[in-house]
Amino acid sequence: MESATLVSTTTTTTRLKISSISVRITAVWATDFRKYDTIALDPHGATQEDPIWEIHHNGSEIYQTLNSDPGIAVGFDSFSGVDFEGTFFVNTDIDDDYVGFVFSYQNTRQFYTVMWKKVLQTYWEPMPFRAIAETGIQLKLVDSKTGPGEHLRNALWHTGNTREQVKLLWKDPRKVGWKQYTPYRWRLIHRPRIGLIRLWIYEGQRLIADSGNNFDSTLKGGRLGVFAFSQQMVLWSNLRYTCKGEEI
Ligand SMILES: [Ca+2]
Repeated sequence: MESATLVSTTTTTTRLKISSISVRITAVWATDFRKYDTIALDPHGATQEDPIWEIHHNGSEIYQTLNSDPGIAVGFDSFSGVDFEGTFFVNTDIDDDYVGFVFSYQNTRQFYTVMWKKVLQTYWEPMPFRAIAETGIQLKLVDSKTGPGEHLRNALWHTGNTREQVKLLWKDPRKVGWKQYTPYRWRLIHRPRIGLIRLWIYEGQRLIADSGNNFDSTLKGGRLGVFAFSQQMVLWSNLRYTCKGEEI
């Protein structure tokens, strides 16, 4: 992993296991959003405007303020095995759309995303195809032939598989929406070597979702970031990531 763009280290642990002649180095890094790229996932469509990202508190928080087309803010560091955690908070009682994050981001066509819809809704643009967002938490593989644009936009909205765009890897069977003014904490582990992806989401101390073990080996690692689609006033904070190298 490249460390040049990392600004603050919260903990660092180095352990030598002489008996097995192995070396394990674990570092936990805090995210600095001043070092992020922003990506518009439907840059030409006029359905909604592109997201507007604001950086607060010297890069420790990022805010997306617009009822917008889908978009990502993504860091520069690239990982294979990683633990990734963070908090999001919707700071309005207006609207009911998608908030989430991305991992294993390789380019604008290939990444994994966790996205959470508040309320069931058919997308208002029926072209290029009808898309239905179900209420609840969803884990998706984005492996898009077209890249950003209306096909990927509708495929991201849809809770299901869209050929040559998006594969739904898991959805929370509870089908519960997020609540406004409520901080949610996620923890994700990704182990590309065996294709393992697992997600936990907490409301306060309470575990409210556990994806169980999911396996997908399409993407072998990449960058980390946050995601919004048609939801304004979303605040992400306290993002932490731990590089796991080749460990399980
Ligand atoms: Ca909206």
